[in-house]
Amino acid sequence: MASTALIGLGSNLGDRRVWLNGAIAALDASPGLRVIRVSSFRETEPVGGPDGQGPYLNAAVAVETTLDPAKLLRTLQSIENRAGRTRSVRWGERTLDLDLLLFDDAIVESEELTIPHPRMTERRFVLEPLAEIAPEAIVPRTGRSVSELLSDLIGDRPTG
Ligand code: A4P
Ligand code: MG
Repeated sequence: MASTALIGLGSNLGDRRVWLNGAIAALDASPGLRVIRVSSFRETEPVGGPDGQGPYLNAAVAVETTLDPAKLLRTLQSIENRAGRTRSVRWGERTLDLDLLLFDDAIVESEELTIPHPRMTERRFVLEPLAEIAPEAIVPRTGRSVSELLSDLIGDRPTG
C-alpha cells in the first residue's frame, strides 16, 4: 500500500535552484518513491542560526511511497549527503535540507525521527509552499489543516 509523504526542501548556499531541482529529480528516481506534486520555489529570510547567512530558497513536494518513514528519512539523508551537505552547525547554512514533514496521518517519535516535523506549524517558510500542494492535509495532534495553520500564523483569518 502506498503512502503519501510531504517533504520540505531548503537551500541557502551555492546554486540553490540547482540543489532543489536536483533533489526533486533524485527523489523521483529513488526506488519506491514517486514525486506527485511540486510547489513553487520561494525566497525566504533565514530563521534562527548564525548571523550573516544568505536567504533561503524553500519548496515542498508530495511523494507517493512504499517506503516506511525510517527508510524514507534515510533516503532524504543520502540525497542531502550527495549534495555535499555537512552537518556542522545546527540551523547553519546548507546546500540542501530535506525535512520529512508529514507521512499520511502518522505520528512518529523515535530517536532520529519526529513526525509531524516539530517546528513546521510555526514556520511560514514551511507552511506557505505546503499550502500550495496540500492545503487540506491535517497535521496530526493539531487537528488543523495546513491552510488553517498558515492563516493562524499570518493572522489572516477571515472576519465576520
Ligand atoms: N529528524 C528528526 N525528525 C526529522 C524529520 N521529520 N525530518 C532528525 C528530518 N529530520 C528529522 O537534522 C537534525 C536531525 O533531525 C537529523 O539527524 C534527523 O535524524 P539536520 O537536517 O541534520 O539538521 P538541521 O536541519 O540543521 O537541524 P533541524 O533541527 O532539522 O533544523 P530545521 O528545523 O530543519 O531548520 N530558515 C529558512 N528561511 N528556511 C529554511 O529552510 N531551515 C532551517 C533548519 C533553519 N532556518 C531556516 C530554514
Ligand atoms: Mg533538517
